[in-house]
Amino acid sequence: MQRAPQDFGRVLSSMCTEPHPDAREAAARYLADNPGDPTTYPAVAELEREAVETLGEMTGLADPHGYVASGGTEANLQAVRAARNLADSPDPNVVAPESAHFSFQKAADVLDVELRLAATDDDRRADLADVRRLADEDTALVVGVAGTTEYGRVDPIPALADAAADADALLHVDAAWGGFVLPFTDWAWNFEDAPVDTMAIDPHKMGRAPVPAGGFLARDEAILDALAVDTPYLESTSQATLTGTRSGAGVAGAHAAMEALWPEGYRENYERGQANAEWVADALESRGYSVVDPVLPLVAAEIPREEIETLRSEGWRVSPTASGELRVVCMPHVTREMLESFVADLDAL
Ligand code: 0PR
Repeated sequence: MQRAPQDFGRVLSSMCTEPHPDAREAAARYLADNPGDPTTYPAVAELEREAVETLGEMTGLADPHGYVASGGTEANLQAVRAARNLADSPDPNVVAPESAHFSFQKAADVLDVELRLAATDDDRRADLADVRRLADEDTALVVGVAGTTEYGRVDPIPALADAAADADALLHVDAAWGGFVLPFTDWAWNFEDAPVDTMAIDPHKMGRAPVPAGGFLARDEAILDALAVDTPYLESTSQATLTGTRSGAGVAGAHAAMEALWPEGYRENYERGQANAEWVADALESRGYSVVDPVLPLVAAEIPREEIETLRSEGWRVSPTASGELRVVCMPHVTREMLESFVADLDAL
């Protein structure tokens, strides 16, 4: 049976979005190229180098090392893996805020490191005192999140960098979702302002690239060296990525999206998304719902479970936070008209 792909017209909680038309086209052209084998597929390998350059420009990293990963999960796992491989301790641990994405649990499990979850403060950001309490001589990595999955919060990255340095640990920033909006916000810090070692920044979320296109960035080549294995069957001699054969569509799509949108297109996406988030936050608040105000284009609101279920049955794609709030992620496909129609449906309940 033929099935159409998901229409984005009622998708409100996803962190995926409609790819940019140039990105779609580029993805289709490079569908069979394998960036995992750069000597056989040099064109897509060159696109990947350029994509990493642009990600470096976005994040203040003059000489970026990294690659286009399958997504934030892989980038986070690789950050943990590099830190573990470089750590002195026989029993390394990772300290992350409890708001960190569940991919860190997968990483800890696969890599056999202990994951220590620090509390978050009243504004749902990493609690510095608790991070410092948990970090010790066996801490290989401290994690900060710049755009949390549930509430769009940005952890105090420079202060976390100090905490990491005091523990002699590396600092990883998970900007998988937030990375493409942060440069335009008051939260703008980058590799230049804080000694961040690695970062996840996904073109397939706010970057309008087709799936799969994640971003893994490292300040030093030594990080990638810590991930590299020898590759006897390939002409190239080593590989630092987690997966072997990779999607040329993801790499070419990410490259094309960034070429079309960085920086002005992304600035417009951010400004529109943030204005929409503030609009929907006000609309929900004025109807008496309790709202977590959006610092990035993501709103969480306490809406009763039965109402969420009814909205879902009307085709709205809305998913809750762990504590049950409804999330509206103002991705590029989310328009004011969509939000008006959503609020009208809520009013009609
Ligand atoms: N880091 C952060 C901050 C994230 O929000 C996510 C995904 C990841 C890492 C992992 O990224 P990948 O899923 O690319 O490996 N956050 C969303 C989530 O888990 C992913 C998502 C996207 C879920 C689209 C649903 C959906 O329709 O909620």
